[in-house]
Amino acid sequence: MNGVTIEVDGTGVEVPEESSLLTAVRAAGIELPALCSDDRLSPAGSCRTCLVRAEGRVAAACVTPASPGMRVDTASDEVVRLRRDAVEVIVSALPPRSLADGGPGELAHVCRSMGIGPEAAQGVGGRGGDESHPYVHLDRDLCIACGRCVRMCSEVQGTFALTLVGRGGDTVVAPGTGGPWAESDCVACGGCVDTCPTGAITQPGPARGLTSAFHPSQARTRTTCGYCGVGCALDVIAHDGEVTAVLPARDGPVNRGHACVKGRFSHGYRTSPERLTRPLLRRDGVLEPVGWDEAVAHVARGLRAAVDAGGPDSVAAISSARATNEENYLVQKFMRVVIGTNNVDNCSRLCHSPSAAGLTASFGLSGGTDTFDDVERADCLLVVGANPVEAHPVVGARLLRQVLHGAGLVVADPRAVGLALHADVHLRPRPGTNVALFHGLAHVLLAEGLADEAFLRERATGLPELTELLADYPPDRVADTTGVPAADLVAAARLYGRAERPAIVYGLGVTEHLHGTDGVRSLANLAILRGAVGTDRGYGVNPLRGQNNVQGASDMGALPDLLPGYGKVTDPAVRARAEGVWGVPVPGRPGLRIPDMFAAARAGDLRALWVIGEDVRATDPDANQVARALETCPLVVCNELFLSETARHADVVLPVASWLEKDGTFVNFDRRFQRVRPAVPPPGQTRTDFDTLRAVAGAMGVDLACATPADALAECGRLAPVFAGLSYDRLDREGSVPWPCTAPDRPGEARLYRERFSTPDGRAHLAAAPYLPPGERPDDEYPLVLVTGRRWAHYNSGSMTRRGGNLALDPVDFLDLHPDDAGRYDVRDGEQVTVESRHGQARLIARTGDQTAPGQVFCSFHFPASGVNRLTSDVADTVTSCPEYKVTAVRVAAS
Ligand SMILES: Nc1nc2c(c(=O)[nH]1)N[C@H]1C(S)=C(S)[C@@H](COP(=O)(O)OP(=O)(O)OC[C@H]3O[C@@H](n4cnc5c(=O)[nH]c(N)nc54)[C@H](O)[C@@H]3O)O[C@H]1N2
Ligand SMILES: Nc1nc2c(c(=O)[nH]1)N[C@H]1C(S)=C(S)[C@@H](COP(=O)(O)OP(=O)(O)OC[C@H]3O[C@@H](n4cnc5c(=O)[nH]c(N)nc54)[C@H](O)[C@@H]3O)O[C@H]1N2
Ligand SMILES: [Mo]
Repeated sequence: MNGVTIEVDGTGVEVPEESSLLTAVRAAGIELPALCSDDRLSPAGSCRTCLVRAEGRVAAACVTPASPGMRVDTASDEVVRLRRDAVEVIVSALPPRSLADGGPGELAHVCRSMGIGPEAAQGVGGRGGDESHPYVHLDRDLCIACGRCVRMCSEVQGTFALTLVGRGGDTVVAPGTGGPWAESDCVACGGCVDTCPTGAITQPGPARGLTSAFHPSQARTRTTCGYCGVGCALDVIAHDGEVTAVLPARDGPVNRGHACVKGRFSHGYRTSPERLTRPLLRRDGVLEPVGWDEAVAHVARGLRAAVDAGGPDSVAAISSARATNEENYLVQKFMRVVIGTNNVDNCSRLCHSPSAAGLTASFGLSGGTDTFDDVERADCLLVVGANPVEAHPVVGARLLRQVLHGAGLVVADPRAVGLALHADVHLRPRPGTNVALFHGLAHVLLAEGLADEAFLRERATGLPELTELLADYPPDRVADTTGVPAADLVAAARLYGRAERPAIVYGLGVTEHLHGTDGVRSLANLAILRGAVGTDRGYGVNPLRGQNNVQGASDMGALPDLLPGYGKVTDPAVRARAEGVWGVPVPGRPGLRIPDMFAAARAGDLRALWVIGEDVRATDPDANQVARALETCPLVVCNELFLSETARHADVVLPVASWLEKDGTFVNFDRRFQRVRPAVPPPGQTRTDFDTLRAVAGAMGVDLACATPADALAECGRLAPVFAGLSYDRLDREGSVPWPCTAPDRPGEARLYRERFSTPDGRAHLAAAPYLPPGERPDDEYPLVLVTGRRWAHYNSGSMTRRGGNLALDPVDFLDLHPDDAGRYDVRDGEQVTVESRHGQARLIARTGDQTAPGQVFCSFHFPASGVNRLTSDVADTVTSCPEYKVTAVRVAAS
């Protein structure tokens, strides 16, 4: 440690440079109150409760730097009295109830430790509260104006929703917009709740007063969030089998004491009366509850009959990126070992399959190139087709923080998304024109001598072909194709090109296109041209993977062409390795991808489909055609939490446990394995996906082995060298381990390609793919381009977030459109509209604003009843079949 040694009450203590005296005193094991301080925040030095005597002078420890050799006294009568006075002054303004029940909060704890009793609280109160918000309540009488909530909201979350209002003793926190909390800019990350030392800002209900620092004597379970791919470490507090609170873990490797509305608060779905708790079987057209034995026997018989009638390839499974690695491992093992087919896929198909294909082709492995921590070293961020402020809020907050600390920011998104408001340059390409945009940027890098020639010579291939192609992409021509002004393009290329440590972060705006894989590869070109990947000069190229475990579902081989660890099923050596572990032959022909499964079903070639945790009827594109496929398929089995659109039409529905109720691991977007642990028991008769697979295999006469999830991970490690070093023991010890991790005694590789790329020739491959237009294009009949994507309060099909408080935060399914278009098509703000495409119809509520550009409209797909995916087409990425969700030609009319 590069440290500073100081003396605290006569004892030496060493702390890192730039530490405060508060850190040093605490490192010495001495407790000091510090009511305006939180180690996630910059110090304020306003409450005077951490007074010490340093080098003879009284000082607030939280704002005084520890300098070498300093002598600090914390224990003399004088400073003890000063601190006590400071706390007493604060407490005296509070009403007696602030300390009456000895609450679990920080202030109560401080008072207890100082022997200050409830009688010290003599305020009259009467300042009222705000209970308008479902998750965040304010009791103004308990506010001590320490400002921690305000700083949490600005410094950590980056939302700037809160402020202190009033004067002197009447100062109190309030939403910056005036008005009630529920109408403020608050995005319910829970940061203010988690830092408030007095219980002035709390989560309503039994969690009142619990924070990540103060949850004494409560049973808690460390787990990993089951919503998006960020992989926030959470501590779940439970009581009597119910979740009381979910608190962000301070030592979470990605979230570091932060979380978002979903992980923090959206667990109400668990106890929804609509939660499935018994298996259902369709009889005479109606789904009826049955026992597990009957349901399992029915599934086993049905699968066997399908294989007998049509062969193994007439059965397919869609595995869940919401489920654990071990469950995904078992799904693909079940299909390959019990059924004998490679017909298994997961929602990565709909999402980042172009990333997997593109990054593998460019660099060698299927995942982001670096650890997200390196973003904190980046001096320029290029955020492309991603809206992390809404879809990955904890990452969005960390990116924004980096920008507020001075990093340059280029945002490429047709919409004015949250980060765009802070961008140096906001590029607004027409949807579907990324490849031209990226080539335009690359053109400028080469033209202006911003490429890293030594890197290109020593570590890359493909420069001549790319250089030749880029001659056709000068800024003015790219401006015509993309709609991005040439000057903006040049400015963006210079920012990225001149940065010392540039970072690329991207999302579905790159992948969900007809040429999504080309998009990923031409984006990767930029990092290669700059030598900003596989070196210490940047944060490479990193997709913000979507689902909690979409990286893992693919890692585990729930893919039609790849076995666990990405060995090709067509490679005899790879198959032989799996056969050695499984003891049966592994089929060598790649299986069906999700859209091909539906096509096969419509053609009568698919006789059974097991859908595990994906609401395909709501979230796959061209939903009318998906419905037709499922109606034609003789047996549809669905593992679900709720009667989703898919479950509603299934033949058998198996009720399953959710992430809060089961054991396993997830892999997050920066390739970290992290543990998932049951915090509460699964409700009713629900079982884990893991158990349902073992049970059906058993009923078909096959022992899948892997008695526990830990066994499944161990078995996977024997099959796939990149996971060989992982085990539950190790994860329990180390918290998180990235892959590749090839041996128990070797660390995982968070940063890839430092010596060589993992391509066959060890080099990064530049791609020279020309720009080709999107599959759907507007015309006179369908004049608008519909882009679909995410909103902050809901999650995908919305099955979990529409059941609970999030619905109050975002109750309406909006179609965003520009006021010009509203005028042109005679649609008024707030009015119901019918949206029509060449494929189907949806109903939404119009919302006008300039977040979307003229000629474009935007909506989510979080409310299946609106029918948004009846609009989207079957156009898909030419390489991976990822749907073109981001471009659909539509027309809009008031309805
Ligand atoms: N709150 C919430 N969070 C989520 C989810 C959720 O449903 N809700 N879902 C999770 C999942 S599964 C995923 S995959 C991730 C997705 O996370 P993101 O990829 O961030 O999500 P999207 O909103 O689908 O798309 C990102 C952006 O792409 C832009 N875009 C569209 N077309 C183009 C184009 O041609 N070029 C460029 N440059 N940009 C374009 C859109 O305007 C949009 O802002 O989020 C995860 N997190
Ligand atoms: N128009 C449009 N459509 C899109 C997209 C888009 O951008 N635009 N994005 C696409 C993308 S990126 C994705 S990833 C998909 C997501 O689409 P889905 O995967 O269908 O969406 P989810 O709502 O995340 O989860 C599906 C179901 O899993 C259930 N579930 C949750 N946990 C578990 C579990 O542990 N086990 C089981 N068996 N079930 C569980 C939930 O109740 C839910 O009904 O949507 C795609 N659809
Ligand atoms: Mo996704």
